Amino acid sequence: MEISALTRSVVKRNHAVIAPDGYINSNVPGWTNCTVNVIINEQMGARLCQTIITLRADGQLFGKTQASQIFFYVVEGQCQVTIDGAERTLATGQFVYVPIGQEYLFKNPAEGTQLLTFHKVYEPLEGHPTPGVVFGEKDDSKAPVYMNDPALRIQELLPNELAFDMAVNIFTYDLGGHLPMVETHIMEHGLLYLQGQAVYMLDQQWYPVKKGDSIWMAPYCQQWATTMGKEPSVYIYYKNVNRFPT
Ligand code: UGY
Ligand code: MN
Repeated sequence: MEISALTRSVVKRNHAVIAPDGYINSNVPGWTNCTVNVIINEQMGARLCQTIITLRADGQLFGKTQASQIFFYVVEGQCQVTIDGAERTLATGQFVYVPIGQEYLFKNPAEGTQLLTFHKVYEPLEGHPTPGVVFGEKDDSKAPVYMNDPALRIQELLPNELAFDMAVNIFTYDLGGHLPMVETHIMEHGLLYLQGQAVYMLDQQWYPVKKGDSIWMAPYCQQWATTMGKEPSVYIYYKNVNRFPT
């Protein structure tokens, strides 16, 4: 039997590793017949919010974005989305970006559908109209090699335009892949491992991680990662971008 007093999860000043074993559900108004786990939030010092939602067959998410834009990604399963007058089915690997001031409705999910969300307070930029709704999907053929290393690929899911103040990317590390340097940067990250295993270095501490784990990296949290195991490791991550450093 596993010892319930142990976990791989840690929450530190400038980073966190959150494994699913410690999840406690939150009630979110308008999000019904589902479990919501708030993984990253301003309560831990972050400036983004990351949640993982697991929907029952009668689950529904209804709301209108306020100050924060929300990116929804289907980790597993499928569900119908109504937004801006259009109805679509989103399946595993597909996403919708919901800008501020926009109503949304997710309904008729397959039992157990899992959604990942990233929320960020939108910072407008003069001369660049607020983005509209964006649909898209994970597509490895659209993932260029990262920093000349054929073992690393990054797909950018959102348009690389100044109107967007957040990026969401999918980072694939083939066997033998590792970050080419220790990154030290102003941008913040939230991430979810979609596949495989890895070792992540955060602020000079080393963590074994795997599919289902989330990580928060505050600005200037030093970071490095290498894949581990028998299959590529893949994570989806948030990054704040395109605004003046105050
Ligand atoms: O975009 C990034 O900063 C990315 N290379 N960082 C990371 O994956 N930890
Ligand atoms: Mn980084």
